Amino acid sequence: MNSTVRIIGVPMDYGANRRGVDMGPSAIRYGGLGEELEAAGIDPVDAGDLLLPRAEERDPDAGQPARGNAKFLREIEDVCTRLADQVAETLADGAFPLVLGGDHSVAIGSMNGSSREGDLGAIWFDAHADLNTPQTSPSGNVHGMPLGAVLGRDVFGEMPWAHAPGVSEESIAYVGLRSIDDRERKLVRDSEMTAFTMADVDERGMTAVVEDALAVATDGTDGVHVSLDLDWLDPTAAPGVGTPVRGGVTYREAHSALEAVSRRHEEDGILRSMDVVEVNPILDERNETAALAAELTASAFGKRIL
Ligand code: Z70
Ligand code: MN
Ligand code: MN
Ligand code: MN
Repeated sequence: MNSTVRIIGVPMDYGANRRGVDMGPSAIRYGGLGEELEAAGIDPVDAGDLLLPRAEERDPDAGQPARGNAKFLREIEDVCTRLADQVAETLADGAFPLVLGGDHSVAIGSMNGSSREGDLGAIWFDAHADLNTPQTSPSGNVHGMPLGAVLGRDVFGEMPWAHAPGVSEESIAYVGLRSIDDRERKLVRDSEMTAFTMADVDERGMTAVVEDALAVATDGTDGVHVSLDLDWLDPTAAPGVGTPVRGGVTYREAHSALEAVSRRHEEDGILRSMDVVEVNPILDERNETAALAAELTASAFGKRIL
């Protein structure tokens, strides 16, 4: 592991349907991220948070595309453009970018910045497929669209801040899917992505599934982005998320998944960037979801029980 990790906070909730995830970066830090990373033998450097205008001061419809629905798209473009530059700069400095969301639309910025270093695979730990576009979205919430964006689908193909040409479908693997929109189901099925659902986790066990996901994300790429949406976990383990979905990953499965990532990274240094998103402290119980986000991050960076 690159032993210098640069923490970049993105207090953004423009892509979500409710306030709260903008407080994620503070809550994850308060939940012990620095100490957890140190326990993993990492030297964390906190770059602070990007500055964002409050959502109440902005018009959600000002940046609507000509077709479809995508709320706060102009604001998300501004934030993701700045984030992509910071991520790319972090990599150029030889450090590892760890992005704290914020809603999942921050991944558009993380992956655009990270893929400037070379072709990028991704592992998407999430209950949701996040493959919508403004044309297919049932909600207009961009946090349901980050993969549609980086893959340049529909109108995102004409938005250079969104489309990341260094990311291709066949190098993306989902782990733990269980909530997919009707239209989105066909998009996932017809795509070249690899989708491991909760049913696959039940059948095969988390470790085997993550090892396969790593094989997909490393094949033909120079690095892997790990995107951890806390709603991947079961709401009993992670209540503080915007969109809780029953039947999720347990505390133990989550740790074993991220430990499998770190084991592979110790072998061949595959990890290039990571984001940790969708923690909503307003809905949390005693900050436990944020603390879990910090713990799981440390597992990805090599923290072990013994
Ligand atoms: C739905 C949509 C979503 C997260 C909800 C939901 C997407 N597919 N993503 N919560 N993190 O509106 O596009
Ligand atoms: Mn998501
Ligand atoms: Mn999700
Ligand atoms: Mn593309």
